[in-house]
Amino acid sequence: MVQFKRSVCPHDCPDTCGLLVGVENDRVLSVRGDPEHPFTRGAICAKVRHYPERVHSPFRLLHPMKRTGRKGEGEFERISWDQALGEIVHRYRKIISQFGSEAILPYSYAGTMGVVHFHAGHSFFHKLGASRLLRTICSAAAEAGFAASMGSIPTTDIETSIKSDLILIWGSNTLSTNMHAWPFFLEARRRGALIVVIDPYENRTAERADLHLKPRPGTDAALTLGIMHVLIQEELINKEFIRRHTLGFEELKARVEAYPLSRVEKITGIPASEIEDLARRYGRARAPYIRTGWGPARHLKGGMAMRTIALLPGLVGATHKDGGGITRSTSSAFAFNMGPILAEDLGPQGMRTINMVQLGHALTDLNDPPVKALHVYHSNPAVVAPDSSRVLRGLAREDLFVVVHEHFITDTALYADLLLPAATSMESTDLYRSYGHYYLQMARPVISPVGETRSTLSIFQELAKRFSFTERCFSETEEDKIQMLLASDAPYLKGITPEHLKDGRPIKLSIPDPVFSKGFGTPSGKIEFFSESMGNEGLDPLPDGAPSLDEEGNGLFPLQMITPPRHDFLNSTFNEIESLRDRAGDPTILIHPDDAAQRGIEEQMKVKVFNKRGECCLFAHLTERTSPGVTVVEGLYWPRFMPENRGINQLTSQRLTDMGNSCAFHCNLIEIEPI
Ligand SMILES: Nc1nc2c(c(=O)[nH]1)N[C@H]1C(S)=C(S)[C@@H](COP(=O)(O)OP(=O)(O)OC[C@H]3O[C@@H](n4cnc5c(=O)[nH]c(N)nc54)[C@H](O)[C@@H]3O)O[C@H]1N2
Ligand SMILES: Nc1nc2c(c(=O)[nH]1)N[C@H]1C(S)=C(S)[C@@H](COP(=O)(O)OP(=O)(O)OC[C@H]3O[C@@H](n4cnc5c(=O)[nH]c(N)nc54)[C@H](O)[C@@H]3O)O[C@H]1N2
Ligand SMILES: [Mo]
Repeated sequence: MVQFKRSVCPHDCPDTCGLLVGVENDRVLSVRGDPEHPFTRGAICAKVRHYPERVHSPFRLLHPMKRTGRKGEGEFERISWDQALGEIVHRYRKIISQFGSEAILPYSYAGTMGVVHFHAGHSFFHKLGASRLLRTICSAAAEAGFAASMGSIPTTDIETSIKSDLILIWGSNTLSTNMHAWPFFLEARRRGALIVVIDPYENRTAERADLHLKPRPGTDAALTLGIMHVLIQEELINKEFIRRHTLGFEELKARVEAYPLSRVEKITGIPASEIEDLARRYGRARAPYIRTGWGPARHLKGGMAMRTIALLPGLVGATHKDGGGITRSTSSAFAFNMGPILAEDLGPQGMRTINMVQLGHALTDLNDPPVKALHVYHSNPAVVAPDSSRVLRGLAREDLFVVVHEHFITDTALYADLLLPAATSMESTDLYRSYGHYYLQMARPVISPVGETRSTLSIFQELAKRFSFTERCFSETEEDKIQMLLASDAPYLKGITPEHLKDGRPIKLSIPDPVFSKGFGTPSGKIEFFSESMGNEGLDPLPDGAPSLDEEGNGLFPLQMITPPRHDFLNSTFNEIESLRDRAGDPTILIHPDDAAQRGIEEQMKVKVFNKRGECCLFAHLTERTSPGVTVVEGLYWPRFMPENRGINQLTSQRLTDMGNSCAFHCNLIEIEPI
């Protein structure tokens, strides 16, 4: 008899879906979206629909393994958990005595978004005195830029956008990366709203929009200043709102003078008439709404870009209009009691920090002490981290001890000395917040662990025991931790207990409507056109429209390249499923026919894509969906599934963004040649 059990999608996606999992004989047979979840509404993406194939895959890692071949060859033999954990303790002790505890580096990100397991290694590594990892690879620039303008606060509830009359999807491929938002936008359209996409290429979402503006990558700040120019000049602004809720309008006005549309057209490549038309629509809309993705912030000046976009609602008062506003992340509403989970004060203090974006540098340049052990979990750095040739050179070091806790033998796992088999979310208990909606959920195992797989928490607790760490955090269960997380005095979590969550149904946080009606999270409590705190950090306190540029390639490589997500993968996850790889098709580079003609490149030709940092091979797809000078590579294929076994992050850079110290994944200059 098939039983249907509630679970939650653990992946790094704003939609955090409620799932109904069909289970029989302790096996997952089917996965669908929970029809009772108001954001999931019974729909699920193709990736997660394939979850039974993932959980019960013949390639799933089921036992601990030890390397037998050379690093990167992927030859392993089965060992016991006792041997594996014993070896880790032995090696870590030895490294600590020779090089000090900072020679150990944890490397983890968002393989699971469950709050308990995501943070399950923190207390262990803090107690050990390991180097601290700055987890900035994804959203840190967007977060910092947005915070400078509006504060680190919850943003507009996507569900309210149905009452908007103008939806701007700004640097988000909503249909692929936030697909459950789309029905709300369609409902708005049914009620008369216009859907506009602002994106350098015609992605899946732009194909279905009413209007598409195509800025050159890295020019959103200039575009926004151009829109502001029109709004101010034509008095399409809300003076009363500006007086009450914003700071620095006069300074902004002076800055905006420097961005007439003639100049903005030159920077962005968008005809002045299109910018003027969009500005008028925005200024005249009853309740204009913006959904920003992460794309505009994945550039060297990405913080400034996001900050500038976030100021736009302040000119028209959109944040306080029914149906209007701006959505970035919703996660700050889930203000759990994180102290005991983060365990910041455990162990020695003042340990060095290493930015995860600069893993290549950390593994190949750092001394005093060098990194001698890398403990990877919830992440696939050989594929997702920038400047892969450096990362791989580091991972291949014979003197580096690498532990990888994984579901599959990923391209990172090929370099492991020890492989630890991981339980999936279907086999674990956890608490799930979201960064795209306001529902809180808890999941319990729907099947028992497959093979000898173990959860992240159980592994770190076992290691802690072997190191004789006796603090309470090393023996609390998932349930204990969830209870503590919810013991928060945050206003939006009020009254929610584990008891309320235990049947797996989502609970909506009690956020104000509109969410910004309680004020902004900046030092002044207002939208800050002028930011004194940015000034104090040596940044321009006003929005600045200079474009982002890949300085290492300037003058050497003519084509811009962005590397946004692919529909059928989730970052590098789901490469392991053959049917999804088939759906994804060949790894391609989108190139404008004019650029292709200049290089003698034809459709489907295998091409070499290169810059100073590295090279890889892709199949050319000639299309006017992108503009001359701009190329697009969707998705992160494991290098082993790429021609010549080299991934796209061979070409991206470890340089950090202007704000938030994040990665500029879309800020690359390259050249292409036929092979
Ligand atoms: N199917 C699928 N879903 C995913 C993911 C996935 O890999 N696959 N990844 C998940 C994760 S971890 C995240 S963080 C989110 C990311 O979700 P998104 O925000 O949608 O992804 P981004 O990579 O930031 O790219 C978004 C869009 O920004 C555009 N873009 C690039 N540069 C610029 C620019 O300078 N200006 C403007 N206006 N647009 C620009 C890109 O062309 C792309 O269409 O999605 C999550 N969901
Ligand atoms: N060029 C380029 N590079 C990018 C991006 C881009 O747009 N362009 N996007 C960037 C972004 S936004 C992000 S967030 C990062 C994402 O980088 P990562 O967080 O590394 O994301 P994934 O590639 O999904 O890899 C997660 C890994 O964790 C494993 N995993 C899942 N659940 C568990 C678990 O419960 N336990 C353990 N032990 N392992 C588990 C999965 O099998 C998978 O191999 O990539 C970044 N890299
Ligand atoms: Mo991300």
